[in-house]
Amino acid sequence: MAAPALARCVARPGMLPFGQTWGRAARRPPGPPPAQRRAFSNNRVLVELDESAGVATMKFKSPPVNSLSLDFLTEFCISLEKLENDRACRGVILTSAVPKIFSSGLDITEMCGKSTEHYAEFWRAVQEMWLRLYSSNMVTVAAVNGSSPAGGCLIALTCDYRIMAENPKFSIGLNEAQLGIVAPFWFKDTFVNVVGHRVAERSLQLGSLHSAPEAHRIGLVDELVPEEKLKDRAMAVMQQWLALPDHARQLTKTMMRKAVLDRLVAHREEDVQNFISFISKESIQKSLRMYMEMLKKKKS
Ligand code: CO8
Repeated sequence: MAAPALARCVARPGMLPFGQTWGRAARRPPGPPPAQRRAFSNNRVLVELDESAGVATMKFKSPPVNSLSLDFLTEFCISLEKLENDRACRGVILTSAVPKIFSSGLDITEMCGKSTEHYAEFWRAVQEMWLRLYSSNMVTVAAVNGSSPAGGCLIALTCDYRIMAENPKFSIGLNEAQLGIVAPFWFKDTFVNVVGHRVAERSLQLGSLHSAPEAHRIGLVDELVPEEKLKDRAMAVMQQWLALPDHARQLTKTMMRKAVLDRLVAHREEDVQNFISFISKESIQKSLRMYMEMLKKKKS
């Protein structure tokens, strides 16, 4: 388990300072040109960096469903931090290496029958993932190549741009209410910032999972493309965003997102305690257990 590394991640303030420079990939020190492509991988996340384009692709590879376990979140944060600190990288495309699933959201087993200390550690890791991604200096594009409920949808919403495979069997949304739980305020804020208040209110209350075409219609995703074109389209969008000077884009992003980020940073510990007291309730534990049983029954 990479807990010490996460502790290092968490020790830094949630909101990363925005860079003073732009065109990082273009401002290399003199000397022989570095390798054009680099890859690093840990158990759950694979990262490939195309240095000539200044773009990394981060692939989730935690079968069967890329659930966001503590280990996954830890590896995600470490990978993102590495890219954030890499002058060769200006943008990251998030996608899945698991067929038909982008991410099934938070790992429900991390929220069932565990200790208070475990819930606190897990929730801090969920916060950290969101804080780092929402405040990233890099251009972030979600290439949603499968279903993406709850925490999976949050990852997509947290990016700058979302492209989804146009398969109507794939669904996306914040379906927490269907599990008998409530999306935290910062999930809600992120959702509102993408789809607007009315759509978010209805979708959150109903715990809706939207098919890909519906997700596009309500603005939850920016565009749909055939699955085989998703990768190329994500790269084309990335190049369009990277054509702008980094500093102007980054400062604009800060301006748009700062209030929502600051709100969690200011109430981070309170949010952890709220999560613990909510998730520890026997009625909530019962709902989660029943939901897991329902998932297993659906299979048989
Ligand atoms: N966590 C843990 N295990 C999961 C999860 C999950 N989120 N999702 C699926 N699994 C497990 C299944 O139980 C199953 O396990 P097993 O093989 O042991 O039976 C295995 O993964 C495969 O699942 P399926 O057979 O269902 O796979 P399918 O390909 O048929 O379907 C889906 C994939 C569509 C992703 C489906 O599994 C599904 O709908 N999963 C549930 C998704 C969901 O509702 N996630 C919500 C999580 S909660 C969250 O993210 C935000 C919580 C905020 C907390 C706020 C509290 C205050």
